[in-house]
Amino acid sequence: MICSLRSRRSGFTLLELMVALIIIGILGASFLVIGGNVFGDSKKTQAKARLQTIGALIESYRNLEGEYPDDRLPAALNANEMNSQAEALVVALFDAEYRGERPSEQWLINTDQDETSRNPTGLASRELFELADPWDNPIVYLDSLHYSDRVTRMVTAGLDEFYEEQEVSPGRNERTGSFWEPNSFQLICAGPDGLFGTEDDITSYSINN
Ligand SMILES: [Ca+2]
Ligand SMILES: [Ca+2]
Repeated sequence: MICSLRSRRSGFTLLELMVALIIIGILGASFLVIGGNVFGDSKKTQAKARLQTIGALIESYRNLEGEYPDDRLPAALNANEMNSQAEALVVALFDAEYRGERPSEQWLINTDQDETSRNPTGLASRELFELADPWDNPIVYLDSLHYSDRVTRMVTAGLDEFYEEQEVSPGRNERTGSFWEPNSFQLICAGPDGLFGTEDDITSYSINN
């Protein structure tokens, strides 16, 4: 009787153990999926908030300076044609003479790793920085004055620092064919996939429209 109880008990424990392992496995996988989604969603929320903050700083720049920051770098600074529009925004907002509010220096990145012979800003560096999205890609800034310019706008961006050179164009309303924000500016973030021009892009005009 004792023997039979023992063997039944040990068999039940083994079954319990297996069930428990399976449940732990399923729960673990669910947490990974849910956790990944929550993490990804929180980055999207961060990206939207960052675009709104930068957008407000650009409006504040216009109130102080009378015009939006130029999205073209001075020729002397535009060494490699990469990230130019994003860099031009940083040069304007971090100009040593500018008295308005600036973005957080923690958002500065330099995905094309360029620098200039003279310091273009009040920052303690000759690097030509861009403002980063939460995936560490440049946030592209486009001034409406130059949406129609026949220029190729190139950005160094990707995922996990595997960067590639990508072309970016001003966003258009697919229904009307006209540019979004025709009298102000566009901010464009490549989104979770690190690619510009795909569905997951987060833009100042998609937030506002
Ligand atoms: Ca740069
Ligand atoms: Ca994208």
